[in-house]
Amino acid sequence: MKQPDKHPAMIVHERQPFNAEPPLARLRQSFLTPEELFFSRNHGSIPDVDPDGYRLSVGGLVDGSLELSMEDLRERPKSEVTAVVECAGNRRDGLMGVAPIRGETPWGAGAIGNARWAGVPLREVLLEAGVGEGARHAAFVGLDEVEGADGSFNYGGSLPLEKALSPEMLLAYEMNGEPLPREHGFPLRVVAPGYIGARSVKWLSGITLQDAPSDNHYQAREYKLFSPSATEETADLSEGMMLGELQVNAAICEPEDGARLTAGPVSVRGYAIAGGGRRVERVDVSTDGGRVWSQTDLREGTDVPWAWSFWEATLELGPGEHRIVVRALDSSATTQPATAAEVWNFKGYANNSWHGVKVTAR
Ligand SMILES: Nc1nc2c(c(=O)[nH]1)N[C@H]1C(S)=C(S)[C@@H](COP(=O)(O)O)O[C@H]1N2
Ligand SMILES: [Mo]
Repeated sequence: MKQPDKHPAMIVHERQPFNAEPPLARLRQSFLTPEELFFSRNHGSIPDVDPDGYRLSVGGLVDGSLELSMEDLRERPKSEVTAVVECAGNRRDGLMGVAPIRGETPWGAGAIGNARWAGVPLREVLLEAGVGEGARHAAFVGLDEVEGADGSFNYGGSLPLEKALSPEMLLAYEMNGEPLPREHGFPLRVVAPGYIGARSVKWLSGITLQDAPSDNHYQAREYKLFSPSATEETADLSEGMMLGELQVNAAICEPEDGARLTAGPVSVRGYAIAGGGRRVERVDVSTDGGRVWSQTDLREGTDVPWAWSFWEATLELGPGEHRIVVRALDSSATTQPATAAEVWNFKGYANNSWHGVKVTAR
């Protein structure tokens, strides 16, 4: 099997399916994450799709179904969005530090990337097919094969119709000005800015308008949030909240956890995202467990609607051990919970508690 074209520094959690994230200091180096450092999250095989034979089908509750080739799609209006893709499992390692989570990838804070996506607005294609009576959700299915308990199936997920018709939604065939790379969904993927990465279906083969969310395993039984008291043994996977919009979140990318530094001024840098299409308004850091906070300087991104924001601060660190923590605040004045314990859930999703690193200065 051909392995994806990734940077040798990538932290590979799994080779088959391929799951990898970049070291945080490298992630913080560029506002647009280069392909080789962009995390890769796969539930099954990475298919090799022949772009000439490729067809996208659009059907379900539409006035007329469509079969579109890549050529057909390229003839339609092209639009761009700079947007974060973040896995709902980003920062799961922090939850695993509270209590064990079985059978899930132990993502650090690198299951996120920010790219300039280009393609056809999903809205154009849906309006062309004609949204039919009773349509409430847009369901997507990919060409990759996932091994399930009862044989293999294709990965899928859905979005509420209102989101699917929003202007930022793309059927993307380019990433950072290049054709979409194979492991990121060549020749076509959904890009759902502001939603959990799971809805940005790669190797897209079909869109179905329907009255209910997708019944695909990854919509109906995974990517659901359960209360901290639910367990793997007791939870009914058909219950639980279907995750959708991303939450306000932030991470420290430099210095790295466990770093040994020279006492004195230390530069601290990271990323932050806002929830629900809002803006990052402020990012604070603390070295005393969150009693006293200092405000960081916001850098690139605060004026780019669906992108992350980069932030930076210089902290004066005396000799000794320090734990530096970060929290962001978005334009609804919503900020992050202090501890991973209060957001722990047995699937390990949606950890947006304060992110921290321990460093030693001497
Ligand atoms: N077809 C397909 N689409 C998929 C997935 C997948 O396994 N198969 N993984 C999803 C998940 S969970 C995430 S977080 C993002 C990751 O996108 P990336 O691999 O381009 O970073 O793709 C989503 N789209
Ligand atoms: Mo994900």
